[in-house]
Amino acid sequence: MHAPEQLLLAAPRGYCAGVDRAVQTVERALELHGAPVYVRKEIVHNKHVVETLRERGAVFVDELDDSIPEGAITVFSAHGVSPAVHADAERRNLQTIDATCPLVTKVHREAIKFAAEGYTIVLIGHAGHEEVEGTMGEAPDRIVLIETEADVDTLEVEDEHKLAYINQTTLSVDETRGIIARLREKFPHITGPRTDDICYATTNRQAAVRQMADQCDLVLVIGSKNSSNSNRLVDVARDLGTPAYLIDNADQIEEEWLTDAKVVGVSSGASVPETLVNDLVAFFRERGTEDVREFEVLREDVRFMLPKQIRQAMTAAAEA
Ligand code: 0O3
Ligand code: SF4
Repeated sequence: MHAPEQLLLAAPRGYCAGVDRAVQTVERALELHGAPVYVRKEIVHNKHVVETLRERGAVFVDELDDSIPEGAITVFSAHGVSPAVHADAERRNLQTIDATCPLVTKVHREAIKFAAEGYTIVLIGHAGHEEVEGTMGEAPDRIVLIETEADVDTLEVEDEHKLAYINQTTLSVDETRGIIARLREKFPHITGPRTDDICYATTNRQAAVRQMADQCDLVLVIGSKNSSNSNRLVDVARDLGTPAYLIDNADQIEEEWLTDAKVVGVSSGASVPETLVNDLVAFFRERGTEDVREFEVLREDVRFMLPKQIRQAMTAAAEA
């Protein structure tokens, strides 16, 4: 069995402030209101997190349907929801708690503002992703989705003087920069947010992997298959020519990846708890790797307040 000589742990990695807030929202809701707590979609795109919360009494549903009893506590996931989902919840008298990340809400606000001013909005993002569905729902008639630079070339708009762009928060920094440059080239009057909408956590995790990857023979990114930001970390390493794989845990490592790997870099997506990194480190230590180092490129200090329904319920519980 081959053991790498050295493990590098990219920092920052793992939970961002929006994920921490969303997961805590479900945990607190379970403590304050008891099980079951309904959650629309996966609260964050991580198998382990979802499974752990399910064991504690969270019930994950794909849509708000009749399986949710009237009046039930229902949490919206970190990726955001469209106004139609809010309206549906209201019709069903659900007690909703919105765990949408404030940085996703910021993109929704941009969409609302541009739409109100009569702009056509180009949304850069991945088709079918929940965040994209939520954002598009703010102005379905005004938003057109593009995914690549090639999509810019075929894009036709009615009035290029009334054109704006926004983007999904978890995209590749480099790719998005390229798409925006292409948009500006083709539509010189296009407007957008002051900076792009890629969030601090996405940017920082990619920056750390970018710096770490050329010192590694292999990069392992912990994250689930449907996690956009985790997949982008794999892309960053591969673009630099370093083999990289996305894994939920050590069971998914294939022996042949390790054959010539002296230095293995590890990172984890924004929806990945640190326990999973610790488990992976323990796996390599058991095989004989002794040299385990942090590879820190910067520190983060971002925190978000819990949703107001949770804060109010916590205050009420403390006073009771
Ligand atoms: O958006 P993504 O697939 O990366 O979602 P994750 O893995 O749950 O990570 C949190 C990101 C998020 C809630 C939207 O920005
Ligand atoms: Fe918010 Fe960024 Fe985390 Fe998404 S990745 S939940 S936008 S902080």
